[in-house]
Amino acid sequence: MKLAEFNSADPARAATVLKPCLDVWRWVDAISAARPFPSRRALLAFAAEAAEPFTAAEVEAAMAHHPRIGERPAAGTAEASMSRSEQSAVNTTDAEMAQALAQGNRDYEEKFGRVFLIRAAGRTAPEILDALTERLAHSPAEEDTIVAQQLREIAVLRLEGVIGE
Ligand code: 2AL
Repeated sequence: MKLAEFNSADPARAATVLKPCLDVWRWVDAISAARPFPSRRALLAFAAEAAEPFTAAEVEAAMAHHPRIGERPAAGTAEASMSRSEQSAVNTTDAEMAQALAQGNRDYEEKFGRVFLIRAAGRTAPEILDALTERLAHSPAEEDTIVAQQLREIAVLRLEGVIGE
């Protein structure tokens, strides 16, 4: 959708564009209400700060839409297609790498009680495994901050992908 169309869309239509980027209503509503944006850059800058900070419940709800790294969702939803494209550089045909990621995911879930989340776009499997290994050493509070940042990064990249000039 072009920015001009997004700027003048009714709130329900704006929400159908925003929600697959990040399933946090406070974020969706804040961006929708701040329209019109003079440029894509202004929109993305606003989205990077909107609804800061997320509550724990918001993070938890938004996380539910992110499959594990290495698990490409087959669903036909906008979110599933975005996730597949974000993970396109994550090559899991290397069985050893796939196994290491799967084990890392399990260790992370056991320690933190949620799926390991990272902005996957532009990252390869070894880079993600390194980050996963490093983040496993964090405290829950440190991970809370990182996860909220990663959700935001993913959301802004998604928005960049769906709103054209
Ligand atoms: C994802 C995802 O679906 N897209 C992305 O950038 N990262 N999943 C994840 N568990 O980190």
